[in-house]
Amino acid sequence: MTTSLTSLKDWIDKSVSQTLPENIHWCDGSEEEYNYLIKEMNKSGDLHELNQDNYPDCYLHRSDPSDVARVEHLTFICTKNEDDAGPNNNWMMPSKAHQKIDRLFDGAMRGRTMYVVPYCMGPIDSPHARCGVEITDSAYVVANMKLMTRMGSKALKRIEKEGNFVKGLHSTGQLDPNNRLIMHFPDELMIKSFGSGYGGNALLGKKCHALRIASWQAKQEGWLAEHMLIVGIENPQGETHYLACAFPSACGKTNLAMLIPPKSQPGWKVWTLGDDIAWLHLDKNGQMRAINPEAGYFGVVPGTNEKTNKNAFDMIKNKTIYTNVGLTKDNEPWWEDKDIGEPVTDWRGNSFEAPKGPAAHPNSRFTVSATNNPSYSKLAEAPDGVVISAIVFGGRRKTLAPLVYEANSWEHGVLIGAGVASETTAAAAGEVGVVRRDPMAMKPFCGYNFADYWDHWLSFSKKSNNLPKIFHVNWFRQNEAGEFLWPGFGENLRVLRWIIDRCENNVGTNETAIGGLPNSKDIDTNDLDISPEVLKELLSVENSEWRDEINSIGEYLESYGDRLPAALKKEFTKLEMALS
Ligand code: OXD
Ligand code: MN
Repeated sequence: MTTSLTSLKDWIDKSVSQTLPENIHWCDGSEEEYNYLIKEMNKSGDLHELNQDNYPDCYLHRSDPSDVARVEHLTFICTKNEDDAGPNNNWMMPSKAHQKIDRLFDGAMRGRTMYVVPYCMGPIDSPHARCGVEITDSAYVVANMKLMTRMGSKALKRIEKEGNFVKGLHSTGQLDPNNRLIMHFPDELMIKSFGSGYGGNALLGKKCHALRIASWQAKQEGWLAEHMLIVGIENPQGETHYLACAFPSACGKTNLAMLIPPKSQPGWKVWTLGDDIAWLHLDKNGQMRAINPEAGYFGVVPGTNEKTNKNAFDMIKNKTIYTNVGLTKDNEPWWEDKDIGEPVTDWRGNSFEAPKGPAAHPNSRFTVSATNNPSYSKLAEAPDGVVISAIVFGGRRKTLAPLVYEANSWEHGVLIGAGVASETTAAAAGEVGVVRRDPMAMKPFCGYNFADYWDHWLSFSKKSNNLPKIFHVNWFRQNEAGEFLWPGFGENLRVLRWIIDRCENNVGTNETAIGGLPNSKDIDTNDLDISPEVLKELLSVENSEWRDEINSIGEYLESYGDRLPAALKKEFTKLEMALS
């Protein structure tokens, strides 16, 4: 196979001369191709076949133990001007970055197959979708890209018609952490990733393209690329509201997107459109619409069980690639809180008799096509996406942030998003459980200066007066004994119902210095084991604690200097005054 598009052909030729692969395989995205790759990886040991009676078409991949998470400290945005990347990114001059990483690519595919992977992020016929081509020497990456994106001949056809695409060059190299780099060149629509086979570093359609490069493209073109799930909530009358929710990695986006309403909420249904990324644009009526650029899920496995996320639990019983989970004696995958079976082998492949740490890596993952999801929305393939009623920000905070509150305006909502903080998780290499600012849950993913990004967010209120309402939620409040105050999971529907009630103007708010909180009576606690005191605590704002928080947000915003938008400063001053 080859291509009629000269720019693509030239880039492939150049990459071949540089990396010197033994073979070139153009991916067509067919089932035959997927099955062939799986078979080859089973032979080579890249995959381990799981119990096919109970887990048909399921396989386990074990990463190199040094390569189990995104590496933010090795991820760079390479713009000519350092300020364009901003204090939120590691920066390198493009010429230097190319030089540094090209040295690693020289001859890197010797004796290996180069796969050329054309893919489309978004429904193939959507005007809002964008395409890319990933060149990789990892069959595991190709199989994941097949499950996660619209990959193969159809994408190539679109690329040839449009003529432009994001170029992604990837090699696992020797998986040496000292020779690992993830570089983004927004001006060239190019990504170069070397030395890692891990999802977010290697599946270039996902974080690298659909967030870092796309956020920058979106700024030029007037839309938004966000780290958000998209979920449809259908009421008993059959009306559906769509919400887009931004939570940091491993804070429950997949669980919320696939929520099963508890028995106490009869007639409610939940539909998944996406669990990680939303591309948002304004339609001609000024309504904000969302598409999910992805076609599958790369979800965190530990904690998934019949109670926390039955849809996901069922979804990953067939045609799933597991990465870094343990094994039972029956050759079934095992992870912490699976609640069934016992591990005999840990994620490294070692015996679990004398356990050293968990059986599954805390960031172990499943890769699965969205079509496996029992709650997959019919509208997930709609070329124009769905109208978003509410944008919801959130983080993992033990204290301070109430269960839910509403912004007074779009600008106030942007400030709430900019001030999001969350405890770090195992999704990225580094310390876990440290509170850090993670504006709009985009700290690791915004491909340009956050100050310019907030300015871009603020610009939407000049373009439309029909924008979604903005909220903030926190499912993770704890008492002094370290117990969660709110039951979470399916019960979160009660909070989403309040959000929808607010969008429909069905209920009022308790106005506080930080925004509108629910009146206790408006949160349905029917059938819930929660005392009025605990609910009161969840729905309270402690001004003195918030004064400390606002000081810390202020210091953070100041680190963006003169580039910080005046409208954001104004919102900040208003909040400061409300709290004084
Ligand atoms: C992810 C992440 O993999 O956010 O989605 O780390
Ligand atoms: Mn994510």
